[in-house]
Amino acid sequence: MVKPDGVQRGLVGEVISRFEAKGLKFVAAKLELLPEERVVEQYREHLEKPFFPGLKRYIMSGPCFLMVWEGKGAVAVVRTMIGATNPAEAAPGSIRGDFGLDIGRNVVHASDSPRSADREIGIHFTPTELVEYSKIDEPVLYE
Ligand code: IDP
Ligand code: MG
Repeated sequence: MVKPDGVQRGLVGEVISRFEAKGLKFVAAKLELLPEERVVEQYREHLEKPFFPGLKRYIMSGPCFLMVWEGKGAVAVVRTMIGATNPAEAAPGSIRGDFGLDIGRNVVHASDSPRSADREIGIHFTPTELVEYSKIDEPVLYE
């Protein structure tokens, strides 16, 4: 998900380009102002954290661009590509490392395990929004 700061800064295309170039398969996407219930559900592990009220205001401050991507090891690959939570410490070459400065404005979200990916996809997408198709580069992308 590109967070509201990333959307406002015009980074949606950059984020999509990186995942496409990596070889991941684009399965779903939409631009949305997230309702409070879905923000709370997505970040339920952080409800009691001191930063949660600010996090909720940030995520609801403008539209988010939500995506589903598939591919071999996609969850771990995407976590590596987005970089550490704090952009000031994220590796150069990662999305947060290249485009952020502040932990409270870190440009993107990504699920941290296949289980949380399933859970978060269920919060934000209906089954009919997930597009099933085969991609012609698969025979050259995978051994
Ligand atoms: P992650 O996004 O890398 O998985 P989490 O620890 O799950 O990081 O935190 C979720 C989100 O909460 C972060 O991406 C960031 O937007 C926000 N956040 C985490 N820690 C802080 C903090 O110390 N101050 C402000 N916001 C924070
Ligand atoms: Mg997290």
